[in-house]
Amino acid sequence: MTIYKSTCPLDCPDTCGMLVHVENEKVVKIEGDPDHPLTRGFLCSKGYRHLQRMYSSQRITHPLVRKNGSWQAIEWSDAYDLIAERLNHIKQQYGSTAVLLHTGSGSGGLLHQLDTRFGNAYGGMTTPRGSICWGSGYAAQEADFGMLQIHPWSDVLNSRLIVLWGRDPDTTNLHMVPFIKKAREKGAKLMVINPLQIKMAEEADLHVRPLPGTDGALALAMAGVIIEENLHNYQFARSCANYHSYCQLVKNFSLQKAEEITAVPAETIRRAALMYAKCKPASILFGYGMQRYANGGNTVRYIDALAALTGNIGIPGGGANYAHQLWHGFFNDLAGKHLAEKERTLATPTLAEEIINAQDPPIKAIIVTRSNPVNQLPNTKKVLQAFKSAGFVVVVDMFMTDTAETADLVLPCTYFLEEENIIISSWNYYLGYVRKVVEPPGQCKPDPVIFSELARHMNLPGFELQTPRQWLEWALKPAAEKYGLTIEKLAQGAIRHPAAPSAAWENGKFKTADGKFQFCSQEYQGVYEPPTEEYPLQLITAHHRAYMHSQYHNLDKNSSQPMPVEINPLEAEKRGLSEGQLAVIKTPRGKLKVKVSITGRVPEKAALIYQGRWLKSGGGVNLLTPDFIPDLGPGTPFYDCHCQIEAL
Ligand SMILES: Nc1nc2c(c(=O)[nH]1)N[C@H]1C(S)=C(S)[C@@H](COP(=O)(O)OP(=O)(O)OC[C@H]3O[C@@H](n4cnc5c(=O)[nH]c(N)nc54)[C@H](O)[C@@H]3O)O[C@H]1N2
Ligand SMILES: Nc1nc2c(c(=O)[nH]1)N[C@H]1C(S)=C(S)[C@@H](COP(=O)(O)OP(=O)(O)OC[C@H]3O[C@@H](n4cnc5c(=O)[nH]c(N)nc54)[C@H](O)[C@@H]3O)O[C@H]1N2
Ligand code: SF4
Ligand SMILES: [Mo]
Repeated sequence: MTIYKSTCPLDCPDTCGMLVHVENEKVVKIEGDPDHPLTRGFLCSKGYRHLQRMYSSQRITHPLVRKNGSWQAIEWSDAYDLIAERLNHIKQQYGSTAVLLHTGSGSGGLLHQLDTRFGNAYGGMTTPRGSICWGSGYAAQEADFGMLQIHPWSDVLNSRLIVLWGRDPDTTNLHMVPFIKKAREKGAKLMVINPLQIKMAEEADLHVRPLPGTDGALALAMAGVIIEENLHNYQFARSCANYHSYCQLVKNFSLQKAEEITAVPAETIRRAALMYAKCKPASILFGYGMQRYANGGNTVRYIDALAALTGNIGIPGGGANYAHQLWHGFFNDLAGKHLAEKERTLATPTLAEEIINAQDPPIKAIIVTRSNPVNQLPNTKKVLQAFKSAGFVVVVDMFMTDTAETADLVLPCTYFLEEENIIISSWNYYLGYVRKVVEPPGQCKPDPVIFSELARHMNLPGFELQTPRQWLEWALKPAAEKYGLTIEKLAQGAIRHPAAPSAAWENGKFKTADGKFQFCSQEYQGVYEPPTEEYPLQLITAHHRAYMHSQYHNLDKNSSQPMPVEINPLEAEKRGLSEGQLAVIKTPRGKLKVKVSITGRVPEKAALIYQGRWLKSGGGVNLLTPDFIPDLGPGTPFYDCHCQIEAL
């Protein structure tokens, strides 16, 4: 048996180091790498279940073409012929931007950017603008700081207070938990700001439960208390842009007003403000839940402002930690932006509508890779309509997903342990290596190979390098020259970004136009879809501990059971609903069969369903969610959604 080091490629903040045991050309065991500084020897259930997923009989192992309504296996060269013929025709008739390229982060890895290179080499395809994930908060931090930086995870050991603002590490960021526990042992306090009673709230010094989508009001009111009590860091705050107009905004935002908006008692808001201002340094760890609303961008901006107001920026143990951009420019550009002659973008949150309405040129084909937009974009009915309207859909995936079901052609990709790659993270500072340890089943090919072969088949420029290894070496070249970073070194274990800061913004030089932190002085806006008599409950469709979006659901025995909808006992009583009963959840977009689960974990006036269950197994929570453009990003405001639940 041989043991290899590898890295989990899932779209997760932890990018775990793994030890992969291979015997007789088969992976027999995967465990957490004890030497990885964040992983420390254990994985989450998804990490251990990679094996089950990789060897699942549901894997697609042959290119498939839809003929007379059913799937038929074809050879790769025939699949490439079909795609080339169609794409050449479309380009000739409509231009290259008549093709939409939809990529995602189903599996990370630097080399997967060759899909984008393919789109650029074709002439430049239409791509989604903004983000399905973190777009509003991302744009917010760019506005405030000029770019994104985070503190290393271990820096919470320098904090006297940790604020989990809409972040639930036990669910979505498991390896952060030991760092928080250790900081607690050292005496750090813990504040949780989340409408849900998450696990960490049980042991927190303070749990603030704002109504969903109202954190901006909370942050502004907290700032008011801090200024009134003279607990702000005037020297730092004064050096930032818009300080006085921000103060004016805050002054007009009374505790009483915030109480009305957030449903958090004024006294609790006061306590939160005093705790945050007095326990310094304080580290804010952002989740992305609170920015999935119409006002999500400014929410993050108001929270950033709290950190600046108290001088919690640029110091160890402080920070407003959202994500970082330190890998930008670190590698040679695999995406080949220079190859494109044209570009066009369509906004992510309203992508379906924009596909349907696109003109000059219309969308005539969609290529989907590393993503499952039919399941994951909001307003599924419209997404299905959009995919139908395109006329030609190609999906690269390893399973017959909801999106693959809409395709004309499905191309089977490899599992990460069947290909070589490098994993970068915007959530931590480590770079990890993925080694090819086994051969793929059947005809599966790595994405970089698929897109390179297709490019060569179509005589597109920019694909001179032949093998994934050559591309990897080329991508790494600047880092090799500057830092001596090689594949061989990476293969021995994760490598920390050589220029990672010990505290974000430690040099005090922000990347904004005037070099200053920017206070947000824009008026507070409420949510887009307020409660009505017909739809009184705010619907949160968060991420589940055991699944990665839609991934892993298909491996469950009960994957065709309706998903539980969690509601507060008082809301259940009002509707005469009992535990375990089947019910229908409705929004203006659609309805879904669910199973009632009654719990005080969810506040009144709200409901929770975890996202990701497959449409074709009776799931599809995005049948319910709205498609509209929020304040910044554009991010995708999935949780700005009101519903009703009725007995079936
Ligand atoms: N197990 C697992 N891990 C994952 C993922 C996964 O699917 N599964 N996905 C990965 C990805 S791509 C991402 S983007 C991250 C997401 O990581 P998180 O941001 O942690 O996850 P979300 O599920 O988006 O939102 C999480 C929290 O936001 C809270 N929340 C919702 N609305 C509000 C609000 O208005 N205010 C406040 N304060 N809190 C609110 C929810 O109650 C929930 O606890 O997780 C990553 N990690
Ligand atoms: N209602 C609701 N919807 C949400 C969210 C929410 O909180 N609520 N969260 C949003 C967020 S944060 C995100 S990031 C998005 C995620 O949206 P997606 O990235 O679309 O989500 P996944 O379901 O993980 O789909 C990834 C697909 O890639 C495939 N895949 C895995 N590895 C590879 C590979 O190596 N190559 C190729 N070609 N394919 C591969 C998987 O089989 C899977 O079908 O969803 C968003 N959707
Ligand atoms: S999904 Fe995240 S926590 Fe789980 S093994 Fe992969 S990187 Fe680690
Ligand atoms: Mo995400």
